[in-house]
Amino acid sequence: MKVVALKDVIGTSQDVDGGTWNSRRLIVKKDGMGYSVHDTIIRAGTETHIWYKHHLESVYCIEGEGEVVTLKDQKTWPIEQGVLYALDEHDEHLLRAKTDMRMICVFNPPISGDEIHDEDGVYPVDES
Ligand code: 9YT
Repeated sequence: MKVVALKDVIGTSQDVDGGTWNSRRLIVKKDGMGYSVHDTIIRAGTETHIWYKHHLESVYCIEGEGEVVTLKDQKTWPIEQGVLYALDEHDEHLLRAKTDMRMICVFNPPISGDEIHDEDGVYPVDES
C-alpha cells in the first residue's frame, strides 16, 4: 500500500511549473503502477497548446471552467467540474482556462515525474 499526500509532493521535483499550469505528480513511473496520476492547476486566462505524441491521457476536471479544442477539426468542448476528456488519439489540442481549473490527470505510459512539456512532445503556444 502506498499513501501519497499532496502536501508532501508540493515543492519537490514532482511539483512542476509549466507556466500556464502547475502539475503535482502524485504517482509516477518509479511507483510501478503503469500510469501516473497528477493533480494539475491550469491557470485562469491561459491557453496551452498540448500534443502528447507518446502518451494517452485522461483529464478529469474537479474545479473551475474552461474549454478544450481539438486542432484537427476545431471542435470545442466546454469543461467544468465533473467533466472528463480522454486523449485517446494523441489529439493535438488547446486547453483554455476561464477560471483556475483543477484537473486530475492520468497518463499511460507514466510520466517519470519531472518532465516539462517539450520532452513529452508537448509545446507551449508561441505568445510572440
Ligand atoms: C491537462 C494537462 O494535460 N495539463 C498539462 C500538464 C499535465 N497534466 C502534466 O504534464 O502534468
